[in-house]
Amino acid sequence: MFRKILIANRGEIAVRIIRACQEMGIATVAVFSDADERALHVALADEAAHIGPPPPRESYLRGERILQVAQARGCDAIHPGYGFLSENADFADAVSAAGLTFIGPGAHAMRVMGSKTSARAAMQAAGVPIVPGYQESQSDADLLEAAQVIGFPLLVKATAGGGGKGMRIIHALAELPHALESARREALNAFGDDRIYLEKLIAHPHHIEFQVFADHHGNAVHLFERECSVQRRHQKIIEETPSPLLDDTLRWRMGEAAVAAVCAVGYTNAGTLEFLVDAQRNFYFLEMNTRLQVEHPITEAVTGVDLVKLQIRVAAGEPLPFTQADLSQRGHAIECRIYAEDPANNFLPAIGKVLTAVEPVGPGVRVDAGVTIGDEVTLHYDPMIAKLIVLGEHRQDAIGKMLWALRHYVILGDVVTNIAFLRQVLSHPRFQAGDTTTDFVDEMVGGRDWRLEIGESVVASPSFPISQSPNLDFAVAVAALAEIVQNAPPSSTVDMVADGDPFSPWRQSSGFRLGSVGGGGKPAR
Ligand code: MV4
Repeated sequence: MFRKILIANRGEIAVRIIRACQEMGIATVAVFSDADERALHVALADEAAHIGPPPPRESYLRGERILQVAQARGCDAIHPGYGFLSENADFADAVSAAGLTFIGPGAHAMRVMGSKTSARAAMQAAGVPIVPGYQESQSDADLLEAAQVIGFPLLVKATAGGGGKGMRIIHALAELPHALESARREALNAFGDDRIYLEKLIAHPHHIEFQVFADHHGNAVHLFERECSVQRRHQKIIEETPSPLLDDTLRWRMGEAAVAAVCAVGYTNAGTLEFLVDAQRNFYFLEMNTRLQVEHPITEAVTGVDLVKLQIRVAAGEPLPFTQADLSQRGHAIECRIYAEDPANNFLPAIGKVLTAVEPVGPGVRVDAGVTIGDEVTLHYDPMIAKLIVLGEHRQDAIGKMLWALRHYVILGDVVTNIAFLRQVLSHPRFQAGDTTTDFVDEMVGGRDWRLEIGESVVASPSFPISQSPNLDFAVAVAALAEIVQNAPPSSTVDMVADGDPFSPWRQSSGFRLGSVGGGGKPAR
């Protein structure tokens, strides 16, 4: 087993990986930019190395420099986390060439999957269903002819793409020439590669992904699906497993396809097969993510497998400790991503200092946070503050648990969070019914089918007058801030009510947490 691992990442995922290493008795080296000198991942690691200024290009994306640090500190392996260098095949090659282990797939599989068209070709050869499309030529004449065969609406996509960049929707042939030109320009700008291909548009799809794992001894399994349709602008907001859409038959068929895909490209370590599932429950391979995903904890929750430890063990050459038949889904898990963004202001990042945070704790509740009290959420990196994960007995139980946890998650400071918005999504009839296609959040937001309570989206600070806020969570939260941060009794004018929850500790007039706060239990709203 490895003795020392460098974690080439920051934030919650760096913290998550350090935790796994600590549990395994492996020493850790963190890397940090100027913006992260006092970050949680730096404090938790055994060692830390400064790698440059805040912009990722000058720090977390500097593969050579990070590799030098790993060698200088005597590391045997590098874990890239997600984002940054995690899907960079050249970096994986450089790590191996230096005699260290890249904790992730081999560079060959990363390259095949990195090109969306070579991935499609590999999947087609493996018998995995792909969306009908055309990728055989870059000439406008050929593409126009192919478009008429595919039919409309269709999508122009970037070969080097992912995340929707360079994607154009075409409703009629006349739109195609202009769309080809603008898609090529955008793709060249974003990826340095202007190649494009065509795909039939799958309308109102579910986005369902399968977690896969393969070792270096020829064993490959899937660890079931994650329903990721609740997203906005290609940013996932809520993920859950099992997917309300799948039955055992479809789950089995998609799982078989996912494992076939893994075997076809000689994949090793953790990966994710993304599928679109249409209204008729046809499924199509979309792309493969050759890394650990943000939403991996929900899979951990229902399967009982620690995916990060398994990544480390498999990278060290150990065989998978289970077969497909040993794996099952137990219960229902949901993840909410807590972002420093303001739903009332077009979801723009609302960054700044976190003055205090009170995380929900209880049976089946997990918080993966990369930010702690006193930390700053900056514009240099993703504005995700934390991931809140719950495991319930079944879907309704998990929803109830998540709503409870969101009501008891207090984040105060300059940041505005999407916590109140997440509660509204979870309470929405379509989410409650499991009817979440990729258009759901846009339709909910665009149709004003939601409402933010006044006070929930304002900048929370100790100076904001509590008496002017009709929002009770907010008032209670500021009261908590007053007590915890200022260590002084808050205003007795605060009504100690907690969002209608009669068993909330916020409600108690003495004892737990807010013992010194007076006031009675006036009924909520
Ligand atoms: C599609 C599609 C419908 N039909 N392809 C968006 C990002 C990129 N990874 C692929 N994407 C899509 N490809 C066909 N043929 C719809 C999307 C899509 C989407 C996919 C997954 C999750 C969220 C999405 C949001 C909008 C569009």
